[in-house]
Amino acid sequence: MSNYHIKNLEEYFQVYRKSVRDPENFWEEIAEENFLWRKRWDKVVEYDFSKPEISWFKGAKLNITENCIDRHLYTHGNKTAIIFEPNEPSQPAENITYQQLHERVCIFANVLKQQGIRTGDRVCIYLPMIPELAISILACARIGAIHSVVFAGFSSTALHTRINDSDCKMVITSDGSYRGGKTIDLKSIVDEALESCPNVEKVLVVKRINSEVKMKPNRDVWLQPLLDSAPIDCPPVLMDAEDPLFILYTSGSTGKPKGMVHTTAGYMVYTAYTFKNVFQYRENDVFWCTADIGWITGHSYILYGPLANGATTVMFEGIPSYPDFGRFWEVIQKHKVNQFYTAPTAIRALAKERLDFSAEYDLSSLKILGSVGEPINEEAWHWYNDNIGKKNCPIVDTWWQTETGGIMISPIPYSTPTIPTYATLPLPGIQPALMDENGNELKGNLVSGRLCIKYPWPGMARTIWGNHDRFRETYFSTFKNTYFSGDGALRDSTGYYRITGRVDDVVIVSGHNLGTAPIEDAINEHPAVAESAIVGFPHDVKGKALYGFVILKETGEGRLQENLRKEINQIITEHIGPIAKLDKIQFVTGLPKTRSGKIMRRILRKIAENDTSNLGDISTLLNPECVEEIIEGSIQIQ
Ligand code: 6R9
Repeated sequence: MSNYHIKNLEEYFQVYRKSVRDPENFWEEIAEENFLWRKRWDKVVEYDFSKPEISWFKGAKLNITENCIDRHLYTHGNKTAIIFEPNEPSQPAENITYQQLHERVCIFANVLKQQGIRTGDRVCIYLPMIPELAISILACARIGAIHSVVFAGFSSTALHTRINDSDCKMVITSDGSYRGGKTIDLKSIVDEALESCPNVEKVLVVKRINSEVKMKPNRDVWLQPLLDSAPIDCPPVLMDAEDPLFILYTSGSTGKPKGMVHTTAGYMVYTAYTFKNVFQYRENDVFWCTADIGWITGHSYILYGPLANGATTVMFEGIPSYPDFGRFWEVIQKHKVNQFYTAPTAIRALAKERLDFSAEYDLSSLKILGSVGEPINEEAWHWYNDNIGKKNCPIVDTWWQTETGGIMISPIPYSTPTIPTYATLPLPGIQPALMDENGNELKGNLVSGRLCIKYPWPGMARTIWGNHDRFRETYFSTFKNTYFSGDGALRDSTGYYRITGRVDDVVIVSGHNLGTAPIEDAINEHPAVAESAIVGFPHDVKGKALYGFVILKETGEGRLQENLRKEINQIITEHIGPIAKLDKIQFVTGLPKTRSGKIMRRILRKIAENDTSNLGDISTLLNPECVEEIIEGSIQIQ
């Protein structure tokens, strides 16, 4: 029996039990079976959650690109590694074979070296979904530079905060990007950001939209001429198992974004293993994950997981609504996609459109459908199952996080059952626990609590860049000796898990994690704003949308308030990006506060959800009188 590829329910239970009984042996067998190690590990796992210190495959030497590319050359050199599907359907797709990927990554890595990048340096990548994004990531990994990809929808402020936080020496960007029928001027966003980034020495610029851009002498360089003259040979740098591979920022409930650090060997083993099992990947399958590589889903399941398995992975530059709402289905037909992995927000948006958009295309290549990013509601699940999967494709509702590196709780197709709205069962090696508010583990079934993980897994983040204390505080201090995810979950009578959503001040809007604190900080910079509080409320496409309660320094009337609403959203766009704009803004004269001065978001959340029948005990508030006023005002906003 191979641990690596689970094929039925009995095998799942067998493998799962083994993974809990003897985790070291379990992960060791997986690591032995599949990868190219230049030196074997001395110890499979060492951990102490109180510090926290976690290491996997300590002592091993490897290069992840050798595992994701070189290793496949002998047997699969001419196989397509990446199918690049451009924004414009009339433009040809580009098939990049493993051989070509190898060449392009090596050349790019040589350019990085020529431009002064050394092992351990941080490189910020701010690119649209074009092949250079994948190639530059892998080029960094080839030479042991740490990549920090920033989603190219983020604003210049968000970008400079991230560049400075991890002290990046270089930024890789493009003149611009296509987004449906529009173009976005990425280079000028970078220019603006770099006004506040004194340590960036070089900017490599990819030509994508052929727009006029300003190039700053001695700093900005066009990429293509550098690639044209760089040598093709670039031996991989051997890295320690625990050397950082990348930093990826995720919003926290407070303060600045957290640069989650993932290391080399554990991340590789975990993404490869979960990719193979959750998507039941078979030789010659075509896999498509619609996420942007700027998010963890793209890192793990467009790039590293599929490439480590020698798979063919689709990289899509466009959006689901351009040129019309049939675009996803057209791409599936065109490339005969076998596994399709997307987000509930996309499913809901597409489900609102005419059915013939999906009915027009041949979707018979599909074998497995996936969902990620937020809880999938029952209606969306059924629409996906009926119209896209034709009731013939298991849906894997995959729960995981930037911090976990890879999928944690999910059905395994053909082995474990799929149930609408349930992520179902933990993958082998994952030991979930539900905790009550006092830190006691809730044993048995039919319980709900805070979702924790009791034992380390190879893909978990090791620290927050530059702030290990915050890492401990956020994830390992709420409950002793366990990782706390920040999510709530229930375990039903048969032991299946259903994720109920965040229990902290993070709101998931269209699958994007948004900490409310940074948005409030941005709004509070408006000269007319005294204070603000933001909560999420249900939205039929985005899952959750944002509702802002804002106290003005002086109350403005009618038109003035309308202008203020626009300006507030403008500030948010500048500081964070358009994804964080508020759907509703209510001006109030007070916010409900505890006696220690904390805003009682629980009450605001209920008001935003239009569920004011049971606000709980408000008598302990410092200012209970403001609640009535807020409820009244909210009626006009709803
Ligand atoms: C991979 C990713 C993490 C948060 C996570 C949770 C929510 C993700 C989910 C889900 C319910 C699922 N989430 N998958 N909630 N069911 N299948 O999305 O990472 O961007 O860090 O978000 O997303 O709340 O804590 P990230």
